[in-house]
Amino acid sequence: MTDEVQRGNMAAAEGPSFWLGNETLKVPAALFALNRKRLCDRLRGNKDVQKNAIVLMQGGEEAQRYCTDTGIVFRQESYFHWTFGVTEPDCYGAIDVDTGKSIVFVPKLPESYAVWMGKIHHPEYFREKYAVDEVHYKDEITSVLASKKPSVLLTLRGVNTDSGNISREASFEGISHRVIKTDMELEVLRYTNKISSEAHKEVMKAIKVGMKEYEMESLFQHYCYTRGGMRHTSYTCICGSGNNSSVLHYGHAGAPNDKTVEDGDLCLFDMGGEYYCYASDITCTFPANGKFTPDQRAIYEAVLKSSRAVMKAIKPGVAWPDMHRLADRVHLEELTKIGILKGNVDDMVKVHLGAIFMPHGLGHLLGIDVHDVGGYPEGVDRINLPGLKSLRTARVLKEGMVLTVEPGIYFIDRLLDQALNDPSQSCFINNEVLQRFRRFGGVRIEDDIAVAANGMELLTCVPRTVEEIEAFMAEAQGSTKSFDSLASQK
Ligand SMILES: [Mn+2]
Repeated sequence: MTDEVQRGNMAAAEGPSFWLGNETLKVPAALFALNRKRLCDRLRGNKDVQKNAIVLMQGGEEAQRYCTDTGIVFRQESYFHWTFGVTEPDCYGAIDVDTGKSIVFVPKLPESYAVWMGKIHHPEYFREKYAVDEVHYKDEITSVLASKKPSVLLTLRGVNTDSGNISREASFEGISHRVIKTDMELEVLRYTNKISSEAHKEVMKAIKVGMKEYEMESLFQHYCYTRGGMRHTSYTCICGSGNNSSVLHYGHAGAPNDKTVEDGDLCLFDMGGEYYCYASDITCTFPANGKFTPDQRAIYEAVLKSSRAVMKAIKPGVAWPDMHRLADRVHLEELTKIGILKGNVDDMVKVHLGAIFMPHGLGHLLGIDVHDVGGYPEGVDRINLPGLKSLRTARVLKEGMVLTVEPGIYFIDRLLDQALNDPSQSCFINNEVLQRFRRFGGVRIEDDIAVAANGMELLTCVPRTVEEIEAFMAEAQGSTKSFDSLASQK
């Protein structure tokens, strides 16, 4: 990141930008110009890429709900967004690798569009809006590209290592630069974190025993959209209360955040808003009634300890799997102090006991996708061991990477029973104490961080210690400063 432009801040960037008015963030089109430049620089440095190459990418397509006449709210395809920042569906984009010149191809819309959808814009409108060099209609792709006489067309094709789905287009190694965020991109991620952090705090203020989990989901989304211009969330909201807080991906259609929040429940709310296709991913865990029980406090503080130990250790050059191992070790030490485990922690590590309590990975890359791409480039292999195999990246950290740090301790019946039936693990478990934690649920503390030159920058800002949470919730209960009352005052 030595480039002058990358160091320039956003205010300095005059010219076209994406902005939703009010207090929302202005994102300059220059962000994408820089991404294209980085892509071309990288490709020009690759000896396998011949002179006079052109990159051709396809944007996301408008989709209907199954076979019905109901449109799905469009969200741009992530690679295309990273490269062009175009919000409309059904576009293509091309970049001349040698000159860096960019072309966007837009659909030629039918007359009926003007009746049903609104104004049909001329290509010049898009050229100015996105600050690209040329805009043509999509049906001219062949002739426009042929006139440039490229030696080769580079397309994008690769397998997403998380979903296993094949993205429809070629893995040219240039695009993997997406794991390093520019200062302009970091600014957007700071914003998504700021708004989403505030939205989490609104939820903590508003929650009352007797409410439904989905009311909290709705309030989060309402805040993110009203205040932050975030039409989408980065993923389906997970609003687990009570034992649901141990269900890692709760909130899906089969369990749609529909339980009533009860007195004594621990709430684990994992929600993140998305702005202009940039994600956030934040989890807050707190007691529904605002006061931790001694057991809830003990488990919460064990997780907070591992979170903070990891954050202290993060810096360029550190291997991410080592951070996962560090969190596991802290959990095992703390669970021993609490009395759930007994024996030597080194021996527990040998039988992978940590993965019983934290079956998921410590965290993942974050950017335009909530589980951002580039976790396993060539030469970085998945570690096939309990817990570690769930990591979405095993990379060595570099400045400019953005990741989640999300340790958790969960009491999942299936895994606990499995451990109790395995003599190599059950010998470390004090089952009498463990019984007290059946149906406890789980704790996850998830923050987003950017790797900095000498450490890290914390992007998320929510109450984190037990004292902060209890004080924040106590104050909220006694005040009228809920989002709804603020909204009605406007
Ligand atoms: Mn996450």
